[in-house]
Amino acid sequence: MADEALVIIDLQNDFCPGGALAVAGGDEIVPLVNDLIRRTEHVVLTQDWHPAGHSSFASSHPGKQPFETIEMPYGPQTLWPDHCIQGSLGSDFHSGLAWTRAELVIRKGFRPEIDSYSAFFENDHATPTGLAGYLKERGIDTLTLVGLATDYCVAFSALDAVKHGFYTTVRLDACRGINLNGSLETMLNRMRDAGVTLA
Ligand code: VGL
Ligand code: ZN
Repeated sequence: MADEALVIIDLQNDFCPGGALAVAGGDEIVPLVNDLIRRTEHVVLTQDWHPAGHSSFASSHPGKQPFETIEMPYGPQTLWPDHCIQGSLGSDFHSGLAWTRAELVIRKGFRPEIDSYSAFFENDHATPTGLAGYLKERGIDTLTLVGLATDYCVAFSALDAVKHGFYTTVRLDACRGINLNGSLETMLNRMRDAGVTLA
């Protein structure tokens, strides 16, 4: 029997309507995610967790606006509104999320000079978060990913999960996307091509 984990990506106030980087319908997935929590043995949460003045914030780059792209030492980086600042209300999980059974909360994006979309690697695609080691050490080989946003943190997490050899499913009905310059279609194709099961 495969050991399975549900990985819930960034279901935080700032990605829900009313939040700093609101994803349309982000809060709609909460009941379905709660159902999946009830039905899955192992539950892991990720939490986007930025220090104030983080380098992914447009406000840290004079003259730049949110959703513009800049070149960072590790490649292109989309600039975002200030969001998920460590300890802020916006960084809290959605109040309806039944997170108590979560066995691990993995925080990411806490290094000031580098963003982290993936639950497994920072955006340099080289600095690990430790999640792969944790899951492997616990004998977990099968992952279901849900959460926000489909085309950023969920997609990059799913691509890295496959790279690490996990059997990986993204439940699209329990995700919502940002869709910046066609990013949703691009990332759905990339996930499909990489062998992620889109369900
Ligand atoms: C995310 C942009 C910036 C996400 C996080 O959770 O998809 N997107 N930080
Ligand atoms: Zn972020």
